[in-house]
Amino acid sequence: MCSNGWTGSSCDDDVDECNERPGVCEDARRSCSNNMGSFSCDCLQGYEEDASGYCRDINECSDPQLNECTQTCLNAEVSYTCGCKSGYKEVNFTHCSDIDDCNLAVLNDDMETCSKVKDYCKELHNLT
Ligand SMILES: [Ca+2]
Ligand SMILES: [Ca+2]
Repeated sequence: MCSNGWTGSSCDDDVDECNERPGVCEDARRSCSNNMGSFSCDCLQGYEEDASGYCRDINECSDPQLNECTQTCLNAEVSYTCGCKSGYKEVNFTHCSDIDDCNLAVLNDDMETCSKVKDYCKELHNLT
């Protein structure tokens, strides 16, 4: 009889718990990693283990180091999404660009002069 996690005639073969006991982690938010003599169940990417041992969604928006959003950030299960403030349009997942209101004919009708004031997105981008 071998100790837990070992098998074979001389008890030096590792038991692959992940393959032999599907669902051994008992939590869909954990993935099983086999190792010699044992195995581990770690929270999937996007989750972190809290004090009571549960895998919880990471709120990437709560920490600027965890997200790459340049303007607004919205936490989502496993992941997060970025958004743009009003007056900006999305360039890609993380970046926004200023909508140049001066180019919009509708403004030119009732404004004599128009000049771009600030481009927050560009400023933020330059900081990185
Ligand atoms: Ca093992
Ligand atoms: Ca999240």
